[in-house]
Amino acid sequence: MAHTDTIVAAATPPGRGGVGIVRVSGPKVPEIAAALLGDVPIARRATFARFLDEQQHPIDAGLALFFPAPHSYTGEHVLELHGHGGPVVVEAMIARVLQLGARRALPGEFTQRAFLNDKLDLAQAESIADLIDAGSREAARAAMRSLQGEFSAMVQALNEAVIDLRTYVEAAIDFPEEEIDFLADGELEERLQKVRDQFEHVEQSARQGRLLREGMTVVIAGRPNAGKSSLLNRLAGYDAAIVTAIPGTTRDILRERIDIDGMPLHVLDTAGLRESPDDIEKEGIRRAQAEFARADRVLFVIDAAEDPDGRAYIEERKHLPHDVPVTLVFNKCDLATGLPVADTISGPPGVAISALTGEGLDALRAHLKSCMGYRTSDVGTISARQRHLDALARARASVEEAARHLTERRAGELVAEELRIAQHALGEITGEFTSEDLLGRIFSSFCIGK
Ligand SMILES: Nc1nc2c(ncn2[C@@H]2O[C@H](COP(=O)(O)OP(=O)(O)OP(=O)(O)O)[C@@H](O)[C@H]2O)c(=O)[nH]1
Ligand SMILES: [Mg+2]
Repeated sequence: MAHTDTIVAAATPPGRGGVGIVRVSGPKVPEIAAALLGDVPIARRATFARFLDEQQHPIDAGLALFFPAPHSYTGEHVLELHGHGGPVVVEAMIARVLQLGARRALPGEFTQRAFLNDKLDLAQAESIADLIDAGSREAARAAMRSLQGEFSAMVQALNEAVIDLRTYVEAAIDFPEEEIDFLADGELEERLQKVRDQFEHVEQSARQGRLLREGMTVVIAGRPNAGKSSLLNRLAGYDAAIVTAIPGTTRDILRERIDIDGMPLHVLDTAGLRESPDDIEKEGIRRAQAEFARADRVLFVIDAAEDPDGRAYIEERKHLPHDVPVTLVFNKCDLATGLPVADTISGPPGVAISALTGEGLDALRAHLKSCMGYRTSDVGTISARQRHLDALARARASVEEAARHLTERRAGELVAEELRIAQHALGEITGEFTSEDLLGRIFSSFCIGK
């Protein structure tokens, strides 16, 4: 894809600093370099130069770096000018480059050009923004892994498996006399099943990656007076919610954004679950239930003093969405004699705390961190976004649909069509198929100069 215009932006953040870098990309770079520096610097060699204005007076002096196309970040000619990091100097440099025929870059435009010139795929481009925005070492490491193409390779492998299947089915369609046998021979079903298993693995990694990047949404649930609002206040570090000894205090949903060692966490406090004749409370419980379905995890708070066996959870379990993981939080352990009998309930992990004294809060935070993919050993979390999860879910749904067409109707055409749709959805992740609209949305969230 050819770009005719040359773009310029400060690559260093606004404000004062030791060094200020101005980056220029596009076909006019050699001519701009000649006018600005007196000469085009030797390729990829740091060259000391004066940066000259129209009257040949130096605006600043520093290092110039020239990366001829296609061996540059954008794949175009790139010039980097490393001058002094003052806002006035940097702006004067940009003004001079504008005068020489460039225009100001839009947010993410350098990376967008890198994508359009096949320097990286879309998932990798996104991981650059994720790396810059990373709020923790884990998030940064995960972004780096995606940038190096780990996530793209996983998606690519999945895509190849889908393409193989599609080729197989289409070959069957081309020989109508044999089609039915072909589709019925079991081989195809087996291969479809393998692809479905492969989806499971990629989706698992992507889900984890999204949690690390976008944060985990945890919803606090439990009976009235279990100490849900007290827990929210503890996690938030201030009195966000009203706490009283009256059961049914909280009705509206309360939302707090919390940071645990740089990992974002969205915590929601909800109305206590019980049969209530009160219309306001009923509405609160209805809203709570809607939030459970959207949660990444439910923290089910149990009053360990009154309910050491966790009966509340056993009773409420059927009303919780079955695909959202639960952690049992045994609260009020300052009142409970001994530790709660967490083992009576098989399944969800349990943590004992006192929202009143703060006991056990560190253990709860550590637990939440590990749920988000924070690991001391550095194993394979990649960086992913909701967009990727949506595309994976669509692709998987099409593969399921293909499997159904195969087993129920032996309908080769329909199987092939569903596989085509799956392939398209997977291609959206790496940017093989994208709309202008989507690209605009992705790159506009980048900072200017990247
Ligand atoms: N001793 C003790 N009391 C607690 C603890 N946590 C909460 N409480 C008390 O329990 C009562 C209820 O606390 P809340 O945090 O309002 O409980 P809730 O689950 O939000 O209740 P609703 O909003 O009514 O559903 C208050 O009197 C709190 O002070 C705890 O760890 N230990
Ligand atoms: Mg409350």
